[in-house]
Amino acid sequence: MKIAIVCYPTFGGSGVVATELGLELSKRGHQIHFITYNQPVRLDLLNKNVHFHEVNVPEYPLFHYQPYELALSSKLVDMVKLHGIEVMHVHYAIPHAYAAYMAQKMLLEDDIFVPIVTTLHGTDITLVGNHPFYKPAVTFSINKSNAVTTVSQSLKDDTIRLFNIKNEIDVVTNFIDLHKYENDFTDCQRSVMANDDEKIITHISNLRPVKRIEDVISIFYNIQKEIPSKLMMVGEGPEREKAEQQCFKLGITEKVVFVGNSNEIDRILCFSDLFLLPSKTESFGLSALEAMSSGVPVISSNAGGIPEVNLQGFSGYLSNVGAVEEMSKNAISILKDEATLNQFKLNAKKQASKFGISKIVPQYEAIYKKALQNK
Ligand code: GMT
Repeated sequence: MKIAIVCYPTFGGSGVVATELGLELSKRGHQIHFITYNQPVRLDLLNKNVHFHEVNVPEYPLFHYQPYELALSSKLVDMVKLHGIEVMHVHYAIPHAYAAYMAQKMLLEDDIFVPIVTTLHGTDITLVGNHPFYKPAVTFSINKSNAVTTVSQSLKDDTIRLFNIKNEIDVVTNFIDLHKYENDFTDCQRSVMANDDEKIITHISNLRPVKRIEDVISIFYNIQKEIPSKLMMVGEGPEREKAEQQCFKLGITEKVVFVGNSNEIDRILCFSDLFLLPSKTESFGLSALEAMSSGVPVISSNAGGIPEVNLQGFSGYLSNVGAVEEMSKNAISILKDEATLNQFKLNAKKQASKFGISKIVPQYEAIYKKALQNK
């Protein structure tokens, strides 16, 4: 099949899922056309089945806001005609599903039907999409898609609760390429980051308020009082400065490393002992799954779809949002001795293996085929 994948090209989970999906589909012989405003960050492997088409939005002084969705719709129309694209798979409703609908209508003028598959990722439903400014357009785009998927059952429930949905929604969970995260917990150059007697705790996100970065620092503060440890803060975002100040006030600056955005997530996770994800909302928690694939247990909140990923007392522990003391105690209980830690590491890997890419990608292929019959 010839498939257009529209996504955000940044470090966010939706862009990562879209990119990994496209790459896997290309390995299975499909022609994949990524259409977005920059080359996606994880798309470092262009091959004969993978193409990237950049959406340019020319600056024009009349426009206070540059019309990205207009440029995207036009690009989709042009690329469909040029490359014979058969399916448009858009990740994140805003503005991608809306732009795809316009493209579909324009193409129909020329008797070309290309179905839209919309994958909802989380904040496009729970935070931004639900805003009254966007809600009618998001509802419309979801209802006009030829197939709609969510990345967890929890997000499906939220979508149905928050919007007037007339379309069917399939749950196709986030996934992981398990081979990418194979390691034996020894060959990771952990000595670069910490002393032998120190545990490495990691948090990876876009450091936005929804991730409750203050809780991450507070949990680590409690952990390091009991267990020699370091905290790796990976990612960039608006909460970073506040978090650095919090570390300074708590006197733990020396023990916390702010890494910024990284393309070496697998290496960082390889030497991590514990992952923290105390988010306020989380449709799935791809970063937790990535951690677990590397054999890193997860201390998380029980928000949204996280309980579908992290198993209580097995791959880690879950607590109510904001329950910092309980999260700290649970973290210490995992780290307190090597036998317990190693058991949790093995469990985390086992739990992650349920989300192998080879189980998930055929589900998308089946959805594309069904959408094509949906004329
Ligand atoms: O978590 C973020 O802020 C990034 C965001 C995104 O839109 O890229 O992630 C969302 O999509 C991921 C991939 O499907 C999910 O694993 C994340 O849980 C989800 N984030 C939220 O729901 C907050």
